[in-house]
Amino acid sequence: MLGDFAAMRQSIFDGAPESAASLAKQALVAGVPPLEAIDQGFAPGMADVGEQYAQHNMFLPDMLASAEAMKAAMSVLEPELKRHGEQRATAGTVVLGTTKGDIHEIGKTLVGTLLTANGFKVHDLGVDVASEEFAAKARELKADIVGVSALLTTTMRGQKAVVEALERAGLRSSVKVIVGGAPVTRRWAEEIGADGYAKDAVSAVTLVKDLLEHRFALDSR
Ligand code: B12
Repeated sequence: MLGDFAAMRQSIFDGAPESAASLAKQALVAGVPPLEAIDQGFAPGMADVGEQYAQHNMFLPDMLASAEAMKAAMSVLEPELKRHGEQRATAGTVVLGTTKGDIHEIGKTLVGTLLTANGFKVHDLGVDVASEEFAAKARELKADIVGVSALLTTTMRGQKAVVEALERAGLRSSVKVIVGGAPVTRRWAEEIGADGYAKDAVSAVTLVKDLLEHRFALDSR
């Protein structure tokens, strides 16, 4: 069936990687845009899992199985998403990672994939990344943007630590910091002195474009 979003959602909820990967392949063959398969099929499955976990109807092993299923689907869809960006000139360099103590990687990786698809050069530091590591990589690559993901209320503070590490490294004026992750809000971003917040990967791309356009406009005055 063309874009069986309900089955995609269910495959994540069930923690079934084979079925998730095969539904992702079928979607591509049927001409479903990969982002649509993620947004309408697979990602809502992750949200269901989060809700059930919060209500104690699902437990950590279930959440882990669902994450594996999500990764299986993403490994089919990501190359398709990225392909568009590779032919383009680099629109800017982004250093990306998840804060210290936090191992949630799916959302951060999706943000990186969509930025790559839009012509940005993305260096993904992975998960559980120390604030100094963000600063060191930003210096090394002369990054335009540093993106920091946090999925836990306890690791959100790590985003503030990255802003501070960039300040200490004397890089704060040349690098824009963006933050995101389920518990993160625009208000939190303002509070910690970040330059921007985006609620999902699509708006992260718009945010990065806006921040860089604004900067180049100021630079050329
Ligand atoms: C999958 C999952 C896991 C997996 C992660 C596997 C992996 N490889 O990533 C595992 C099982 C390991 C896990 C572990 C834990 N988890 Co967990 N997990 C989730 C779950 C169900 C889904 C997260 C996800 O992948 N979502 C799908 C992606 C696509 O969405 P996303 O991450 O939100 O990302 C999007 C946006 O937020 C945004 N974004 C994300 N990052 C960034 C960065 C930037 C710069 C920008 C601009 C935007 C942006 O764009 C993304 C794409 O659209 C959430 C529930 C939820 N609703 O979030 C709980 C959840 C985050 N986990 C939770 C908890 C409690 C834990 C544990 C502490 C459980 C435990 N007792 O051990 C551990 C912590 C481990 C650790 N130290 O990090 C809680 C957090 C509660 C809180 N407020 O602090 C949640 C909310 C579940 C719940 N309802 O209770 N988890």
